[in-house]
Amino acid sequence: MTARSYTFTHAITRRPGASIVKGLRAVDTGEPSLELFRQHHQDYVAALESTGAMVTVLEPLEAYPDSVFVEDAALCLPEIAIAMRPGALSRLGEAAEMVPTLEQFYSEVLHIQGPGFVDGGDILTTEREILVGASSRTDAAGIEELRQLVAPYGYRVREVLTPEGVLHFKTDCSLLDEETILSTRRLDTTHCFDGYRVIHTVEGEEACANTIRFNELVLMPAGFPQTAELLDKAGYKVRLIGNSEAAKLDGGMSCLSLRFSPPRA
Ligand code: CIR
Repeated sequence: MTARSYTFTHAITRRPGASIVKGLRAVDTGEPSLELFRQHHQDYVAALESTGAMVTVLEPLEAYPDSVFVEDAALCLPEIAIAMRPGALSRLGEAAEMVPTLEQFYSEVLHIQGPGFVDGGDILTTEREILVGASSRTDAAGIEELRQLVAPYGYRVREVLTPEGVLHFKTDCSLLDEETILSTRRLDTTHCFDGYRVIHTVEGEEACANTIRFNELVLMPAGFPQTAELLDKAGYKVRLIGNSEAAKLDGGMSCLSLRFSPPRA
């Protein structure tokens, strides 16, 4: 078995900027503090770096209040990178902003041209397939275009559903290893993970389903002690990262980075 779905040499992140206060959110729970967000972001980058990965930290893009959530702008696979087509109008331009950085690592950068939309947050790449959740940001046309772009490289795209009222597919799940997914019960009841081993978030802690396995670590948002303990007991090396400010904008651990092992490294 390989582990290229969670073993990475590189990551790309972007520092939060002052415009995060204008970031999109489903429910307004208060303005994010830039100072605290910056601190959390530094902790996040340090955790990625502690695994030996090289982390590119881009400067804030004030014109795009949600651009700290770099995951939505691209999909990075071992052979190619693909610039996405984010489904929120205010975020559409973020994909083009990411392309020059992707080109530093990949000789081939493909693009979702449209008319469909795909947000990276709806894509879960496992060892055997690429699951893409249809959501308010990702539509059937976007998923079909992605399917055609990755097929020549041997990837299988499987369209799945994002639960009603949930922003992204990965808001409710994460990859833990080759065969294991952390998922909320509400997502797992759609049977999208049949054939995988599934660990459920503890009831009341659904908001920590968005974690990331990054090399030997599982980065988890702080504040969900029962699920953290469950993962610890299951043998994962859990690292807790403050996420209160990103959470005010419906963002979590996966949203804050693009994780990859580029062919040119
Ligand atoms: C948005 O609504 O687009 C941002 N406020 C949050 C994006 C979170 N990204 C992700 O889950 N991949």
